[in-house]
Amino acid sequence: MRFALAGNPNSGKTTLFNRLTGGAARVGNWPGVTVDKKEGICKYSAGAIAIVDLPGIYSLSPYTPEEVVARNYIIEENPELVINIVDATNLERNLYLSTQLLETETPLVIALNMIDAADSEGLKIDPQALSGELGVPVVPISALTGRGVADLIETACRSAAASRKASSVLEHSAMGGEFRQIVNLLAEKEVEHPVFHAVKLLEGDKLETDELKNRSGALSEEITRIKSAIKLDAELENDFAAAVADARYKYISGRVRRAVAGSRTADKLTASDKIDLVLTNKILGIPMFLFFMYIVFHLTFSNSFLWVEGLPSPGVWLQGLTEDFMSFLSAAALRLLTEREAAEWARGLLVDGVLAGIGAILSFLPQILMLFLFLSIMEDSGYMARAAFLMDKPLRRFGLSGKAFLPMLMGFGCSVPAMLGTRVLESEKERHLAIMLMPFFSCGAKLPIWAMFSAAIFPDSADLAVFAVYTGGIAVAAVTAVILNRTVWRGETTPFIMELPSYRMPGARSLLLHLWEKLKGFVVRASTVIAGATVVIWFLSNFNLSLSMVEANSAGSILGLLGGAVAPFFAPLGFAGAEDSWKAVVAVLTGLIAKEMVISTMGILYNPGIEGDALADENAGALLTGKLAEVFTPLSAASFMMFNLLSIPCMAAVAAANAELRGFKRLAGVIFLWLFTAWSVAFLIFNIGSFIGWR
Ligand code: BGO
Repeated sequence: MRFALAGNPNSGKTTLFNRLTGGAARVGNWPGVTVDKKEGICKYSAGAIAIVDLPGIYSLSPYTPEEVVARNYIIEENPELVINIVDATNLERNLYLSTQLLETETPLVIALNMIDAADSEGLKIDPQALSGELGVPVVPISALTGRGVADLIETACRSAAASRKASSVLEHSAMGGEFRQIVNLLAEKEVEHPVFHAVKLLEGDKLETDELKNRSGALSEEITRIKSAIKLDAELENDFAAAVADARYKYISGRVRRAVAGSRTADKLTASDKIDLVLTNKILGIPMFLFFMYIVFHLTFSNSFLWVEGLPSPGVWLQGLTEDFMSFLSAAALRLLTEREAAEWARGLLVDGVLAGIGAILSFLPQILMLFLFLSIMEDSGYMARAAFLMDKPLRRFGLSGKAFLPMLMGFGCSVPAMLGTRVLESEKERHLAIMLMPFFSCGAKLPIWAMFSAAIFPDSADLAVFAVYTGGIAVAAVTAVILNRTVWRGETTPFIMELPSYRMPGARSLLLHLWEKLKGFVVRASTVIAGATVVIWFLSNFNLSLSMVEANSAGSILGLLGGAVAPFFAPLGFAGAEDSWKAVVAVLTGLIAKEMVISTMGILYNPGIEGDALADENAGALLTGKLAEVFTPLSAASFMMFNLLSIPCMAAVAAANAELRGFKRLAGVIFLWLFTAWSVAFLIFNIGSFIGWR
């Protein structure tokens, strides 16, 4: 059996899905966490049930891509049953979708979720009475605590075995007679779900009317004739969609009133409301958000914790420990290989190639995890939803709504899911713009670059340097958005509606889950793509075109030749003019494949050929830091960092952009824009900086 979960965004579908399937899908307090359907198995005493979690929707009239996914699944793939999850604390609004699900013939059960929250708000809902009013079973549950979930599955299995007659609010409305005529016409033609389609045709749903016109011109004309006989009241004029919505709300408010007693204390401020008076303050809200972000960077990257000279922040301290551990591993491997008299190439490959390459990025893992821990705390407490609300007004100036801030926030983690997250945006213009701007929001894979460069080049203000990269990326995104909006991507910005959840203490389980996902992703990438690439890079930097071994990392190696050939393109950016600078160029190029490769490539190419005694005194990370301080000036480092921030994020992101943009021309345009912006911004930084005498 297949059961589909359908409901409004934030009604708790993902929480219920995870509880039923034992899954760990991401639960979030904003719309768009589920943009595509997910499937899992619920093990039940009588067998296994496939559970399909549909994206959150407000209606079955498809306006957004999520609504299309959900509608098509229910209407075309006919699951055995739909579990309609409704938020008990927002019953009237949630039942709007239920009235549409009732119009299909698919068996339906209503899961009255968040009953715990409704109880504590003083709402008393009688499930039996509600079930009597709606004509389908209603089961009170708390997906969060598990209360009532077993009962829900039992009821669902029983209901799936029985058939259900569709019903519509229109039967009780002034246009009930005409509506019946349309239903009968469709039923005569053996259309599946005739009640559902009849309502959609009355509403004037474009998808439905076009489809009907293609199928039967005569039937389409007949329905238009019936519609013209309907007399809508003066206020609604000819707006059938508004008339249907009106009928739905009238029906809901009448029925809900009969099933609900008690009411929330409307005029009393809750604790969340009081916190919001401060944190979402019109003037101070955004400065406070920036201040919190700065504190997060200070805790993670500063070499002078709490501004005390020489005291490392927790992030830097942990990074140092990991770096020492990686050096210890390299030294042990080298000692072992020397004792066993391993061939020189084998020692080079393992120690100077794989261990130097992976070690260079692995040492930043604690800082990556720390940054994501802080971001997860901000998200899980409910604060990030406020940040989206605060950002709505400024983003609107740049042709985006606050809704676009949510996928952009995801972009600070990884551009790939963030690009999928842009599906929550209603207009195609906003979706394409958000995808285009995504790389400018620094993802986790770029963190080792900022951490390494800020430690090597800006040791006294490492936290500020990383903060500047993040805010610099946002500033470039804003300017690019303004330019694109006034030129290629003109159009309206859609309104932003979002519920702000109450603040709550972040749960340890959810935080650990976030960190575990990050850690797993990082380790998997380090041990597959990056380990493989380090072998290739070591080979290309130790062999020449006739495949004989040359001096390690010399200009005569294959990579040396390649980097030298491409260097003129980067020369105006300031980091590809000097001797040895082909190494920085090669690091930039490998970074186009995966951003972790920038530092792992540098780890290999700037490796002086570690010998046992060199390692005894200094670790590999410190050697690379010292080398970068010699090769880069603060100005060329800033240019190098900006190019890496703004250019193609990685090949996985290119594939995601391709899937979302659907068209080679658009993809090529976006890739060109990324490279063009990266080159131009790095060029401006280096040349303006040189002009004003910054070095
Ligand atoms: C946050 N009871 C209560 N009290 N809350 C519930 C219940 C329930 O039965 N079920 C779900 N929630 P999703 P969609 C959150 O994430 O499953 C909460 O969109 C927060 N997160 O925990 O994602 C659930 O899949 C920070 O709340 O819904 C989640 O349908 C502050 O409802 C929210 C406050 O659940 C949406 C809440 C970072």
